Amino acid sequence: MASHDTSQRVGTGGPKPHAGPAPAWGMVIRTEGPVTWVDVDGETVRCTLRGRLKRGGPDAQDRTTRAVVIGDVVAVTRQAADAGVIASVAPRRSELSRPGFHGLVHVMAANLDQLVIVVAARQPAFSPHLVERFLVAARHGRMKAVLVVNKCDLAEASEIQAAIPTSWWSEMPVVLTSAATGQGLEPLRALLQPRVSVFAGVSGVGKTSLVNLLFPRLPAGTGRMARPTAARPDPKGRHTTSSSCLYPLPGGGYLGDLPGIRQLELFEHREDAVAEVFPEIEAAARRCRFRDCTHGPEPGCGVRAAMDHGEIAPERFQSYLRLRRT
Ligand SMILES: Nc1nc2c(ncn2[C@@H]2O[C@H](COP(=O)(O)OP(=O)(O)O)[C@@H](O)[C@H]2O)c(=O)[nH]1
Ligand SMILES: [Mg+2]
Ligand SMILES: [Zn+2]
Repeated sequence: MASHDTSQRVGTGGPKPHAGPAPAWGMVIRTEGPVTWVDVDGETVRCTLRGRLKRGGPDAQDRTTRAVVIGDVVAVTRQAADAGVIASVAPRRSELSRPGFHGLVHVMAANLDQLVIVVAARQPAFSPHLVERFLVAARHGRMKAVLVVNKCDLAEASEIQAAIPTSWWSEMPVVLTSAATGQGLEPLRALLQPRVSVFAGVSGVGKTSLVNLLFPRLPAGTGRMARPTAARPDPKGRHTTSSSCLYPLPGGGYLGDLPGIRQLELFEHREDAVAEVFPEIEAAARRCRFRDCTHGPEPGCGVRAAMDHGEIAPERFQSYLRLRRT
């Protein structure tokens, strides 16, 4: 996808624009409270939302807390050269979300191509469980996942290979990197351009270091995926904690910076989201004699039978059990 050509993404299924001055389609690149900035043919237009969209919540878009998020393709009616009103939002092809208040879904970004899951080979130690949660969030939101194992300079190659469950290699691209030695930076850059991506991972794995090395010309703070906190406020005193941004990458694509990404670590998976990630296990579980089979010692377990026949890899089953336990 070209960075400034959003027209091709609109398709024919978008909402009908309102009558009046012809609206232009653009992509939301920044939200801060009620203010939304839209890239319309390379120009940044500061927008407000038309009444129905302003309320957010269930009236605006089914069960979500915000009607318009970064990555949304929207129809903008210009009121001035650099100001406009968002009249409608095109259907989304992906949504990165986490549970919000009152049973609502908090959508953080729309139309992302991929969630880039960053872990460290060491310091901090690597949690397969957290990676699987991110994987579920990506699949559930209909985007791809990429796994970056950073700090490869700190561990032996054999040790790193052993730590990565074999099934992951077929489930997503895996890139071994080091911000210290430069290992893997070019393959990672090739995966990011020209796509729309967001980095996710716990603090200290090297997200900022990687972004700064890959794209040194992005605006200062872009790689600062951890947001300023009350204890460590933005040096200029600006209130930035509530803003979400998509930064255009040289060579096409965007990189997202989302304040809510940390809470994605607490993503509460839904049963059907787990099923999406382990379709072969869910299919076999339908053959279990007991509906609430734990796939342990029960007689007539379809999952254990499938494992005996080599249809389910044991390490996939272990991942599945780890996710089910939470
Ligand atoms: N040895 C080594 N240290 C790294 C690497 N990447 C980042 N670091 C260090 O790890 C610490 C955390 O990095 P940072 O980029 O702030 O992580 P973030 O919290 O994920 O953004 C910093 O001290 C970095 O210098 C790496 O590939 N190898
Ligand atoms: Mg950081
Ligand atoms: Zn069973």
